[in-house]
Amino acid sequence: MNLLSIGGSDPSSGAGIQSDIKTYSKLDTHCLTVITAITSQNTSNFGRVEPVSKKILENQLESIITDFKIDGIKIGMVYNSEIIKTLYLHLKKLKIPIVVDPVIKSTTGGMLIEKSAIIDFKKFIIPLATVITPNKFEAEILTKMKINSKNMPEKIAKTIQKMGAKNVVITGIKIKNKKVSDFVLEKKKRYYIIDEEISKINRGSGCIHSASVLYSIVKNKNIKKSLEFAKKITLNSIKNSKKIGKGIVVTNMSEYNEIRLLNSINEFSKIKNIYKNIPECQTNFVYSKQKPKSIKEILGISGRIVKAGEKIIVAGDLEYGGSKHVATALLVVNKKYSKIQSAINLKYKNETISKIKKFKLTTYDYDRNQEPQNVKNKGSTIEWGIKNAIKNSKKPPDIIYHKGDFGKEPMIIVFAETPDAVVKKILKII
Ligand code: PXL
Repeated sequence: MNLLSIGGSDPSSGAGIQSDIKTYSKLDTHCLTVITAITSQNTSNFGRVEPVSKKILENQLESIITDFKIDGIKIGMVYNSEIIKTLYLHLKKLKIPIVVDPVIKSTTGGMLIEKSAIIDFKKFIIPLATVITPNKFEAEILTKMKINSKNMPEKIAKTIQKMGAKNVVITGIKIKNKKVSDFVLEKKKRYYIIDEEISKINRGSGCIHSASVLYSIVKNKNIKKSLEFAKKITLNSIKNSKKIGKGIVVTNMSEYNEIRLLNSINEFSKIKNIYKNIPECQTNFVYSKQKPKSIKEILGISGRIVKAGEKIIVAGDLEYGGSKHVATALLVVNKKYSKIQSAINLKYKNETISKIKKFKLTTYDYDRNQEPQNVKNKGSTIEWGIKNAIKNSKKPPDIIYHKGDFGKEPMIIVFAETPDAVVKKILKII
C-alpha cells in the first residue's frame, strides 16, 4: 500500500510530513511525500515558513504520480493559494480516497495557511475530501461560526459538507464527565464518537489522527470504523507522548503489533452482548512477536478484559508478558504452528461448541481430569493441556477447549494468525 502525504516539513518531526512518515511506517505502509512548505519550528517556538515554488511542487507531484500506484492521499499544510490551485489541478482527476486535515495554526502558534488563502482552500481543497478532519477551532474558522448551544456541531459540519467534503468529522468537542467527542456527519448519518479525555497539550496528534483515518479507509473499513480506529491510535499516542525537546511533549505512536491488538480489542468489545462470553476468570487477548521464546514476547492486557454488568471493560494496558494463561497456550501452539500468533479465551458454552462444529472449525480438546498430579503441583496445567490437545494434530487449531474439572471452569480458546482473524472467528461462533 502506498499512501501520499502532502504537507509541510517540520524539522522537529513532531508534526507534518515527518510525522506522517513515522505513522505510516508504524502501520507497515509506504509513505510517499510531496512537500508544500518548509517550516522551522521546535517544541516551543514556530519560526519561519517558506512555501515551495509552483515548479518544484508540480515536479514532485508528477514524479510521484507517474511512478507509483497511489492508494490514498492525505493533505495537511498547503499554505498559499498558488499551492492550493496547483494541487487541485493535479489531484482532481484521481479517484482515490483523500483525507483533508485543514490545518490552520500549529500548537506553538505558527500560521500554517495564509489568511487570504482560506477562500481558495474552501473552493479547491475541501471538495477533494472523502473525509475532512477539522478540530473545533479549525471548523469555527472555516465556517466563521462558533460552536455553542445555538450553533450545534451538526450545523457547522453541514456547512463544511456543503463546501464539498463528503464526510466531516469535527474533533475535540468537550462534553461533560471528562469525555471528549468527535462529531461525525456522513452523507446520511450523524453520530458522536466518544472517548476519554486526555488533557495533555501535545504536538502531532492531529496529524496522527488524519493519517490513520486515511490508512483505515484505504484498508476498506467504513467511515465510522476508520474514525474509531484513528481515535484509539491517537489517544494511545498522546498517552505515550514523550518530552524530547525543551517544550511541549510530542506524540508517540505504539508499535504495529500493539496497534493491531488494540484495534481488535476495540472491535471485540463492540460485539453485541459480548459480556455473555466472558468467563468468571475473565478474558485476555494476546498477540505474539514472531517465534516467541517466552510469554515475555507476547503482548497481552496487563489487567484483562473484565465483565461489569452488561458491559465489558478493558482493565490495564497492553504489555509484553501482560498475560500468563492465554499467552502460555499461544506459546505452546506457536511452537508447532509458527503462523498462529494470536489468541483469546472465552466462556465455555454449549451453543458455541455447536457452532464451532457447524462451521467445521479445526478443534482440539483436552481433559483436565487426566492431568497428572505432578503437573497440577507445578501449576502448569495449561501448558500440559494444550500440548496434549495438539499432540497428534495435523492442522493448526482454530479452537482448543476443555470442559473443566472439579472447581475448575471450562474454557474455550480461539487461535488465529492475527488479532483481526481472531475477531472474525469469534463473530462466527458466538
Ligand atoms: O499539526 C498540524 C501541522 C501540520 N503540518 C505542519 C505543522 C503542523 C503543526 O505544527 O507544523 C508542517
